Amino acid sequence: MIRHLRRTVAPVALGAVVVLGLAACGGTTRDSVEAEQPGPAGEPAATADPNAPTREGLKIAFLPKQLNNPYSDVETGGGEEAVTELKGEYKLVGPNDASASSQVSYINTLIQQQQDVITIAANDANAVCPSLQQARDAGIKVVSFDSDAAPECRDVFINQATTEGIGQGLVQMASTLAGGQGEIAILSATPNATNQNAWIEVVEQELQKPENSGLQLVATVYGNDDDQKSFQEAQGLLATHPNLKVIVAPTTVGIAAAARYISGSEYKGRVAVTGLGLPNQMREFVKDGTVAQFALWNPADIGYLAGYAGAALASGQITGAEGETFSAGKLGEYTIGAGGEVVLGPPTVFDASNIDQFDF
Ligand code: RAM
Repeated sequence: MIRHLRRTVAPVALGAVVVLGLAACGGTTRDSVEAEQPGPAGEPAATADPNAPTREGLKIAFLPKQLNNPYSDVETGGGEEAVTELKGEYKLVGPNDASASSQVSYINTLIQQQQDVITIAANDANAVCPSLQQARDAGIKVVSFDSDAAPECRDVFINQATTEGIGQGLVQMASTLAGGQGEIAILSATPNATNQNAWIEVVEQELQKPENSGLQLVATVYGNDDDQKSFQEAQGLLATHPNLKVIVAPTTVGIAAAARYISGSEYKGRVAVTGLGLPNQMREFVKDGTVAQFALWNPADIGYLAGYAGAALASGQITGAEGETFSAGKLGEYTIGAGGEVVLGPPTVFDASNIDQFDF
């Protein structure tokens, strides 16, 4: 569930909360941590040595969904900070669009360059899988972040928050803004994005619950994380569904474009916009009354955590098995959960009362 998080909550404390939460549900023991996990191509991987020194000079590459997305810039900025702290070599590459296969050629180049770690926000869980598998066969550690690759093709996944928590939070905000009654629509990113689809699935499940029976999801459309297309899709939603009460955009590109459209249209004050947005992009729409509330985590922390997870893998401190722990600099200690997933922490809800406290 999305909850209000004060900016004053120290990042270390947030990390500690996550560790406690995962340890409590996982029930993992030391023995299972040390059990051999299958490695690339089914070979047994080395056992984790939590006391192994962190290697210096590691080549850690970041491959976000697309380069011309302000969210990705913040995310990879956090990655660069981590790699600098770790005395590694940072590299940033990526496509200009978030289409399904746009990342494959970049992965192949990173393999040729013998990177130690590839971190990736996957545009399509399966399209990148064969190349990532080749990378792992070549001894490269693979960390997915933000949007997961198929689990068999990566070592760990850095999830920004729990998938359930994000989906439930989106419905909660939509319900509040709609007063519990009326039509809502989703404006998503690309149709193949792992993260978007996982959140939409939870939204659909939540809408089946009796407490949400007053809400009708009338459409799900895709702006492809392209500003212009997202703007047009928002426009199209209102043309087709004039009684729409809320646009829910779980993408920073989509929510900013939808807010821009609504704020300059006859629908301002009648149609609410919510979802996941960057405070710096959304500030003007909160101030002009178009957006009452939306949520996000700090994207820089995801990149930072991905960098530290990559270094821990490449240093042999972790293998990606549930229950293993690693240290992520200023964010504190993290524990790997089920399915190799590491959860950053609960998102923050932004509104007029707190938006000026954030700068990303
Ligand atoms: C967009 C991307 C990204 C998502 C954020 C919330 O920038 O789709 O993957 O996590 O929005």
